[in-house]
Amino acid sequence: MIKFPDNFLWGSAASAPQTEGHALLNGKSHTTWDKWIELNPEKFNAGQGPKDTSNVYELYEDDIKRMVEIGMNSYRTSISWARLLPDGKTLNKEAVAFYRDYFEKMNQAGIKPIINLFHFDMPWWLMEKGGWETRESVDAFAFYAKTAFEEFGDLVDEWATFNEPLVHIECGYLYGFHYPAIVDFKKAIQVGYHTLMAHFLAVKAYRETKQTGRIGIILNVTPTYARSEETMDQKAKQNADVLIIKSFLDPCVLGTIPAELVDLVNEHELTPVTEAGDKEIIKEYPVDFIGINYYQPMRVQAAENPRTPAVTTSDLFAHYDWPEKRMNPYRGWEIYPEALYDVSLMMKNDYNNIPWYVSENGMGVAEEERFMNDNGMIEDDYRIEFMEDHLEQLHKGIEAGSNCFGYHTWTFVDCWSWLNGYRNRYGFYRVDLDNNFERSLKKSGLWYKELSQNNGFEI
Ligand code: BGP
Repeated sequence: MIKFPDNFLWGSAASAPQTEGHALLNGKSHTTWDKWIELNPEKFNAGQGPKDTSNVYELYEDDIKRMVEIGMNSYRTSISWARLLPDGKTLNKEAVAFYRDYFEKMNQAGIKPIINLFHFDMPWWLMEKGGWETRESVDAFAFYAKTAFEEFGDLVDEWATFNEPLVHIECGYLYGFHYPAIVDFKKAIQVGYHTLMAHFLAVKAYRETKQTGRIGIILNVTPTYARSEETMDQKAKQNADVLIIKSFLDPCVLGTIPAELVDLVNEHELTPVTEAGDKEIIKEYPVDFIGINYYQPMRVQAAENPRTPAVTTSDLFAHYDWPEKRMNPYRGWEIYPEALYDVSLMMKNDYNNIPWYVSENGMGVAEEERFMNDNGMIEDDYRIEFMEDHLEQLHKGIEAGSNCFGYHTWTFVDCWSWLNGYRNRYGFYRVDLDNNFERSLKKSGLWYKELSQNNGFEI
């Protein structure tokens, strides 16, 4: 039997735009996602957009009962900026009432709310002005953060500023996946810098409003693995580490932007515009904890025909297709639980052993109805195995002294996932899209209950 530390957090993560529904109702204004599906519905799997998400806006009370039913003691979701402050300034009273009741009911049920402020959902009014490309976005976000702390600080004592900030930077400005879907490395670095400063001003607002809880950031960092020990592959790994791991972890935890990152952006003529005083703010406001989302490792090799200055990240490192990799046969990502052990050691050795938790881990499965038994239950043994394998590695990391305080899965109820719509299912509960988003328990939900009740499992 492996046992986790006392008071370990067991739960799941999700986000406002992926679950609430009511995307254009109850005073909420458009986000980029609401607008994008109006402009380009063909980009979205099955034409499903943020309006089609699992209607948590109405169903949250029952969902909280479902959380309790499977032994969760914590849950992460986010606030929708465009719902709370539809024009960026005016408080939407209905949103306040909704979130207050939602968080209060979680507390009453013994579910600790971990509340995140930004999960890829830029308000449209701000995007029209340039979004994270503008310095204005930093102040707008700080105002939103302060408002959220003032309105909900008495109900929430674990906050996160951003979920996976790299995603809106890379997908929006480098890889063409998310709105505005442009490829411009210089803009991407500027967007990254403004995101970083927005994070810091939110932490500053948290300290200044004298909150009594903790604030952190959720990052999708994973140790990188180079194809070989050869200099060029190692250089590629170094570049990937700087951009993907250190770019946010170093400033958020250690209070400094890594010198290698500064050198890299200068060398490639990507230097962002900064303001006097930024450095001091970065130094003064470290986070209290880190959340790490982990799905699959990153394997790298030397870039092929790299250009200088770099036009995109593929000029700095290339993806390596490791021949020995084990794949998730139901959607196609690599499965490599060992990375969770490596992450544990990285947090311990390189980041002052700061408290951290696994804020997302899970297995997405396409066409999951094929695993439904005669009683209508999804028998997702593959998911149970996936999580046990990851938990075993995490446990090894904790035994080695890493300061990990929880394990959250992605996700609780199958949810809408951006352009992928409902293609990949991750939940402990299946959602029936043809039947008013009805939820039904999967086998993994029963397993999770036992896991959290025992605070561990038999191996
Ligand atoms: C994470 C995001 C989530 C979620 C998940 C699954 O990176 O934080 O928002 O969507 O990925 O992604 P996908 O549906 O592509 O499998």
